[in-house]
Amino acid sequence: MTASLALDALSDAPAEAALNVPARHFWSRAEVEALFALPFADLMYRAQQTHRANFDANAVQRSTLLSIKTGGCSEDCGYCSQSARYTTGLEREALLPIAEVLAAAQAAKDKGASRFCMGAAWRGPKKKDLEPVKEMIRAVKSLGMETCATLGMLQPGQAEELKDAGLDYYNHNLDTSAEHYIRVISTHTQSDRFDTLDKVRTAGIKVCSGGIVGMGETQRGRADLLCELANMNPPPDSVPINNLVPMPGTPLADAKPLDPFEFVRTIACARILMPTSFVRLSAGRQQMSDELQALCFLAGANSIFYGDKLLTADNPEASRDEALFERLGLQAI
Ligand code: SAM
Ligand code: DTB
Ligand code: SF4
Repeated sequence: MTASLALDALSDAPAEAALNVPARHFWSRAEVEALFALPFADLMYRAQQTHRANFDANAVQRSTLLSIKTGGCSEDCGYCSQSARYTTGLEREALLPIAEVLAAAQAAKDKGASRFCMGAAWRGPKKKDLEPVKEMIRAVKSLGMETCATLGMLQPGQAEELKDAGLDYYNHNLDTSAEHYIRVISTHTQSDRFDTLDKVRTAGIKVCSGGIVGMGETQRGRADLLCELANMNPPPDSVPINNLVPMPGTPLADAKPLDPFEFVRTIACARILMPTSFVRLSAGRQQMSDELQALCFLAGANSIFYGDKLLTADNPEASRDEALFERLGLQAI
């Protein structure tokens, strides 16, 4: 199918809306590739239309991240500073004490974050790990913040336990297309990731799932990743789009950086494909200009990681973000 034919086919999609049926469209790779191929201004215009039909275009959600268990991970994800298989200079640390996590959450709340996301460098939580993490979730929840955790693959019953502790969101990224996945990670499969996402959804926890771009994938690879995310039924509630932060010592340390406009295109396509999901402009902001970030917001990004650290990598200082929000007239939600 040519690009324009693929896009013409989309014009039938709103018919369902007229019947008051929640609009759900199965996205083919050809349709998504056709979106990527649009002239930049046309793609941005469509993304803006979709964004404004579903959200306040001047409102941006802010989540703060904390690495509650850093380094020493058994997995071999080619982008990650925390894999025990690479010499990245990162010290392996034990699980943080609950008081330290609570203090970080309070500080994040004081700076204006609405959600606190706890990340662990695990393949998945062991039985003994889950109790302290549940205590952390209860403690953060008691501050009146939304809670999110990213702990790796879950075993049967663990999602229900996390839900009972008050977990609102679970982050588990597809990371890259199925085809590219096997070039980047060998210790688990993308289908393992889908299994965990199913468990999370079934337990009634909101799903946060996205990926990383700039890992040597093709544009078709980025289209495939977005197709896989958008065709989940339902699509993720929150979709983090990470720009690879090249970590010294990892196999992807010298990956060729993505053209910044291609990053903006990826955000715009995510917005169009997942109209009611929050699209998070995630890792890589520290390396972006304010102008590039503004383009990402125009493309429909409406969430960020807020605070001067991601998990191990730097993120812009809260004061830089405050100034950017002020200059762009953005409101935090
Ligand atoms: N171990 C758990 C897992 O893999 O799901 C949770 C922590 S893991 C570090 C969370 C996510 O961080 C990964 O899925 C990946 O999308 C992102 N990430 C890790 N290293 C990154 C990097 N160097 N640049 C961009 N994103 C990265
Ligand atoms: C997500 O998609 N990005 C965040 C969060 N979910 C856990 C993590 C980004 C990690 C960036 C590299 C680092 O800090 O080590
Ligand atoms: Fe481990 Fe997660 Fe890093 Fe992969 S991305 S090495 S699973 S911490």
